[in-house]
Amino acid sequence: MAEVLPISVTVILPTYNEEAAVGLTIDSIPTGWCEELEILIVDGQSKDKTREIALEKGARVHVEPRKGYGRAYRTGFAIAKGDYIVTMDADCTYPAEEVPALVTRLIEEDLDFITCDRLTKAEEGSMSGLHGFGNWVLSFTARMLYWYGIKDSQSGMWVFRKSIMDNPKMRPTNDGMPLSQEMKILARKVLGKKKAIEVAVPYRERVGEAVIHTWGDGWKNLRFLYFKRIGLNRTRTPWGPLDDNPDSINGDVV
Ligand SMILES: Nc1nc2c(ncn2[C@@H]2O[C@H](COP(=O)(O)OP(=O)(O)OP(=O)(O)O)[C@@H](O)[C@H]2O)c(=O)[nH]1
Ligand SMILES: [Mg+2]
Repeated sequence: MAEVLPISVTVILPTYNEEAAVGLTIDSIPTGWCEELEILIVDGQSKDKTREIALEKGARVHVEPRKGYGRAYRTGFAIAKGDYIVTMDADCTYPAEEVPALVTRLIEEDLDFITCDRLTKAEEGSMSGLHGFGNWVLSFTARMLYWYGIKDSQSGMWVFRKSIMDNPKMRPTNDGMPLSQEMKILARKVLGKKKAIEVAVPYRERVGEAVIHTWGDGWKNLRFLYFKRIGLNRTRTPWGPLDDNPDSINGDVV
């Protein structure tokens, strides 16, 4: 077996009503390849059994009552215990089996940030025609506006050193889906093309029902790209968790 990396890693999974997939996603994350591995669920007050299942699987569960995909990450990044952070959806779409190799690459190539491109190796059924088209429009617009050379602006799988968030300029501001493209824009701008790279990974069909609102989220993403370009994006909530939020470390999460 390959040697155990002497590092601590947190895999953050934002969840909202993912009872069908959260257990499978956690099970798919390889173990035993790094010294400390934390699976951190940031749950937006799911109404199903998401939190119970995650706790049964041994994950740390933090409840973030403020709505939004971006909001979950703006809390997760601040409370993650690992020196390295990996993100994925809790819906079995991203290849968890690639996590050890991606983290190893980040370290060996002295990188700060990897974003995983889903478009090059997307498997059949992973993206509906409309989602594929929306992704293309958003990714194209982002390339034109920012000239940053990223193929997949909407990917939710990133691998990075937690320390990059010590720089306030690297902290994303958006509480919704646009946080995903904001991460890549900031990474290329603040860290540079040599330290922030894009790597193609497989992308699979979703397990469980999506909460995404195709038109509404697509529009918000597009609007964000233009607003940010001219400096009109606003931060609505502060960085980090609410005080006294339930966290399974306190044993009182469900
Ligand atoms: N904590 C929290 N998690 C959320 C919220 N909205 C979505 N999520 C989670 O964020 C991840 C991404 O959302 P998805 O619904 O998969 O969005 P998507 O990947 O663009 O859509 P699909 O292609 O259908 O998977 C999933 O794990 C969701 O459960 C929210 O408001 N709060
Ligand atoms: Mg998803």
